[in-house]
Order: sequence, then structure tokens, then C-alpha cells
Amino acid sequence: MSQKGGRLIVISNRIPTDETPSGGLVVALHEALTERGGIWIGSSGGPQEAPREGLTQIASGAYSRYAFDLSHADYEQYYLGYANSVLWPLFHRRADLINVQPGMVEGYMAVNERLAKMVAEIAQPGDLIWVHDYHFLPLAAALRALGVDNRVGFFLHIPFPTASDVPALPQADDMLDWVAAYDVFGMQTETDVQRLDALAARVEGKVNNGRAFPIGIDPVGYRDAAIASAAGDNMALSLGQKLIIGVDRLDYSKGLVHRFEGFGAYLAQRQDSDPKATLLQIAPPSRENVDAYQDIRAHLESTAGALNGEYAELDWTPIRYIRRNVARERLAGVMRRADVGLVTPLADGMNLVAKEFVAAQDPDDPGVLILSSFAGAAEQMQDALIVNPYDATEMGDAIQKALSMSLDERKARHAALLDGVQTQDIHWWTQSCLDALAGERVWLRPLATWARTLSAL
Ligand code: ADQ
Repeated sequence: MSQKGGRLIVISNRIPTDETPSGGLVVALHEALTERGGIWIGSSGGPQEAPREGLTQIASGAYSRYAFDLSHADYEQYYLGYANSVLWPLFHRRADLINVQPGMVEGYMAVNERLAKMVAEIAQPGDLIWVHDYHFLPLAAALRALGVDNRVGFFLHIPFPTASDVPALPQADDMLDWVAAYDVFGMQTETDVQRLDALAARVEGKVNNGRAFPIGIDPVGYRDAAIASAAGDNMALSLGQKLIIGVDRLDYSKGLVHRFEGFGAYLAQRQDSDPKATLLQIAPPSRENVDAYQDIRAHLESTAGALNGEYAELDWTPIRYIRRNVARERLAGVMRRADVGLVTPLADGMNLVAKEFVAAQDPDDPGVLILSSFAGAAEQMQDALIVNPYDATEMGDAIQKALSMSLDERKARHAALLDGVQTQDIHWWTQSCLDALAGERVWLRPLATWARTLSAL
């Protein structure tokens, strides 16, 4: 870990409240902060009845955690509003779902400006400031306006929008200024960098700080959890003879209705002699206070109900939809047991479930990953069966192919995928981002891309 520069100041919408945080990204940031020392700042969660002024320290140790409160108005306008009813749909290519209401833009800017003042008060010369995600796009611009000249980096966890979608954004003209205020503007994929470049080219903007840092997981930790869970759990799952797994937050970007329809296309072409495969979809609701999320559940349940009505037999329910949260370790065990991982978002920054599925598999008898070409992960994971999630027939064919794939082909595909997941893991990602933030030379192109380039020469 580079020791150049001062402390690390991380800013994200959520901060962990546990002593020992869990979850890949949270753990990686926790480790980086523990090693280097610094401060982690995030909102204290939902709206507060009596919001406190400034930052409140919530934990200290190797590094400190500080929270800022959101009032009811902040929560409505900044979090549910501009962040999740404007930026999230627009960046996921769903401009039709944008819901701009009076006060949202002002609320978003006000929270960012208030936060900038709090950060400016605690930042010391040499500190590196690392801002996460779409909640805080204008933060560097707000810091610069206050005279903060520290190095400030950003990482966008969701896709960068296409240049033709950006004009649908209130304040579309400010977007490049927000981006330009960062020393490094990190995104998940080369495609995202190209989209930023295309936007800059449209307005002849001079933005050249975009970089791709595809986020990874802790594959060893995930594999160990999967083995422990699969061994200790008798998994009386009453599933079919083959298991297809889907794991997502219930979000329109994840393409769950399309996924069910793709599975329906498989069921329609299935022969009686084929194994009875069950699609186990785990998708707990998220952001239920945002209008666009309200119909998804009903739509999904009716699609599952119709397919089960048509294809279920006395001893087989083709789709099982679980709306509860499943503990991370247990989930890892279920993934290990699965024959197919179905990861088919319509748009996704990266999608860590694809990487977790690969890490969880037994290399001697691995399951097959079916991956949407619109997941950021597809750029690195070309050895998956890549599908167009809008094409149910293509998805159905891929499911058929995955369920009947030879052991040799499964092993070869899995070995190539696992190699990528292990090489570009969460530690590689953190290190690459921090090196770039500190202004050091960094291998910007993923190693797998170099290897492919070299082998093509
Ligand atoms: P998310 O949209 O939340 O994250 P994703 O990367 O798939 O999407 O999942 C994050 C984590 O949540 C994974 O570790 C996964 O196992 C876990 N998870 C998801 N559904 C779950 C469930 N039903 N039960 C239990 N755990 C579940 C955003 C972007 C992504 C990007 C990440 C990280 O939208 O594209 O990959 O940030 O940058």
C-alpha cells in the first residue's frame, strides 16, 4: 500500500456501523483505511427527526468514522429524489423512469455543498479524498469552490450514461464540470470511459481524467464461506434435479422479468427427458419508497405465477422466488450447489454476483455462468455464456446449453473465469484506485486485456 500523501478520507452514502464490517467493498475500504489511517464519512442512514449539525464521530480505532444527518427534506429530495429517481434511472438507460420534482436539484446540491464544508474543515494538506458514487457527483466542484486543492478522486459504481441520454438530466450542462473537478474519475469499464469521452467530445469539453478500474471481490474469502456453508447445510431445498440461481436486489435494472421470460423460453423447448431444472431467484425489495420500484414486485410475481401454472408438475416447481434476505454465507453455499448462475441485468455497473458465483464453484465440477452483455462484468468475463437479456429465445438457448455442457468445457470456462476473478480481486482494485489517486503510475488496462492483446500479436 502506498504511503505517499497524508490520510485517506473516504466518502460514501452509507458507512458501516458494525465494529467488523462485512461485504466485499466495505471490507476493502475498511482494510485500506486501517492500513493507512484516515476518516470514513457517510450519512447516518434514513431521515432524522432532529438532524444534528456537522459531523458526528461514530467510531474510532485505526481510523475514524463520522456520520452526517439527513433531514426528512434532505432524504426526500437528495436521496429518494435526485439520486434515486433521476440519476439512477438515467445512468441505467431508463430515462423513461426519471421523475423530476421541484426541489430535488436544489436538495441534491445543498447536501453536497453542506458536506463539502464539513470535509473542507477536516481535510489537511496532503490528505487524499476518495468520493464514492452518484450521490456525490458535484462534491469535488463544491470542494474546489471552497479552495480545497487536495487530490480528490471519484469512483462511479453504476454505468456512465450515454451522451444521448445526458440531456434528459436537469443541469445536464454541469455534468462535465462536476467530472472535471476530480483528479481521477474512476468508472467500472472501458465502455464507461468511452461514454465519458463521447460526452466530452460533444461539447468539446476538455475532460481526460476518466479511468476504468473494474471492481472485484475477495474470491478466497467467498470460496471458503461457500465451502463451509455447503458442508454444514443439508440444504433441504426441495429443488429440482438441476439448480439455476439468480441473486439480486429487486431493481428494474436487474432485468428480472426478462430473466423469467428467458427461463420460460427454455421451459417451452424443454424435452420430457431433460432434467427438471428449478430457477431459484432471491430478490429482496429495495428502495420501496421510490415510485418506480412499486410495480416491479407484482409484475415479477405474476410472471412467475403464469410460468409455474403452465409448467409445474406434482414434484417440480420451475420457479422459486424468495423475497427474504438470505445471509451472505448461506447464499455462498447455495451458489456452490448451483449448476447455472443466471446474471442478466439490463444495465449494471459491474455486478459482483457474477464474480461471487465463479468464486463459489468447485473447480472440479463447476457450474456455468450465463452473463448479460450489459453487465460491466462482461468486459472481463468473456468465458461466460454471454447473452442479450432482451432476447428470451437466446437466453433460453443459453440455459439449454449450460445445462447440457460437458464437464471438460465447464472446467475450461470456469478456470479462465476464476483466473480473472482472482487476479483482479478487490485488493487489486483498491490498490489501483489509490495509486491513481496518489498520482502514481498505474496499470490502467486490466491484465487480461494485455494478455489478449499480446496473444493476438
Ligand atoms: P448493486 O446494484 O447492489 O451494487 P451487485 O454488485 O450485484 O449490485 O451486488 C452487491 C452485493 O450485494 C453482492 O455482494 C451480492 O452478493 C449482494 N446481494 C445482492 N443481492 C442479494 C440478496 N438478495 N441477498 C443477499 N445478498 C445480496 C452496485 C452496482 C453494481 C456494482 C456494485 C459494486 O449497481 O453494478 O457491481 O455496486 O461496485
